Amino acid sequence: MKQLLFASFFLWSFTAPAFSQNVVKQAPDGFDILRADIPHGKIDTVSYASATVGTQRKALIYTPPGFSGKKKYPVLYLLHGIGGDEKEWLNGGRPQLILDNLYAEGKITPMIVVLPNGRAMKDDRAGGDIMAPDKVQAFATFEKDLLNDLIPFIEKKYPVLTDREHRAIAGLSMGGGQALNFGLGNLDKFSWVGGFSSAPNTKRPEELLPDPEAAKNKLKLLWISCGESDRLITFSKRTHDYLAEKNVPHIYYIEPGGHDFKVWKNGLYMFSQLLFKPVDISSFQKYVYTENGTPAATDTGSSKQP
Ligand code: FER
Repeated sequence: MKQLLFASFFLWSFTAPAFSQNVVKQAPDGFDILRADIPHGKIDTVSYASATVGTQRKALIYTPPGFSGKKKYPVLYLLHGIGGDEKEWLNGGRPQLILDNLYAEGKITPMIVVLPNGRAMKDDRAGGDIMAPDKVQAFATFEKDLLNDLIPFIEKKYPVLTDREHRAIAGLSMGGGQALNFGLGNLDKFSWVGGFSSAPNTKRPEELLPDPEAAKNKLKLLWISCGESDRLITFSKRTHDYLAEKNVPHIYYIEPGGHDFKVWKNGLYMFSQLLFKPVDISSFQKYVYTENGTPAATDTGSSKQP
């Protein structure tokens, strides 16, 4: 009997780590600093024909260090905010440095990151009155451009995996609202969805996710994060409250900060490490901010998601 107990414990000690995922911690100092001693990914600008808008539209593409045309990669579509365009993440968030550094530490699954222009209209620059109704509407129109024009273009031009399990969408603010709206509205296309500081364009929960059971079955990861001093936090909280009520597994991560790139860069840092890997939903409740990062998976976590 003793031997049997010992044997089962011995086996468990090997298999348990495969099922229990450590929580990803808050970004450490230096996570976004250029390191000369490591390989770097590459950024290209592409132009695709948009039948939705009737123009050629631009997007930036980050291919990872060691990128090979002989492999096939999952794809993250990473969306900007109301004051930006396809270059906003690059200029404000330096995602290529965050990702390069994560690759150097072996912390992420190789993926292609597409940085589109989410304002789907003829003049898609962020000039003039960025809150003008036609410009705000263009952020909703982008759903068609993304699904019908950009994704097919990427799948033709790059070596990518084309099933829903290998496609993620995330964004900041207006882009966070878009990621939630488009991701949850197209569960046949996306399994990984992240909203950082999502804006008022986020659909009301009942419209966003009328069928919570479908989301439970199909989503691999639903991530919602926000700075605690962000006046838009009500939109993240409203979504989180509904998901909690309907028992839809998700990560709700509130951290110090406002409506700015410090929060969004940390969102990318944490969210990207979870992508395209086995997911342990029991770790989701451990995503509670502490000064020293987040509690480790071995911590049973006293603060459960409400
Ligand atoms: C609003 C407040 C903020 C709004 C959009 C935003 C469309 C978006 C902010 C951002 O993208 O940073 O009332 O309405």
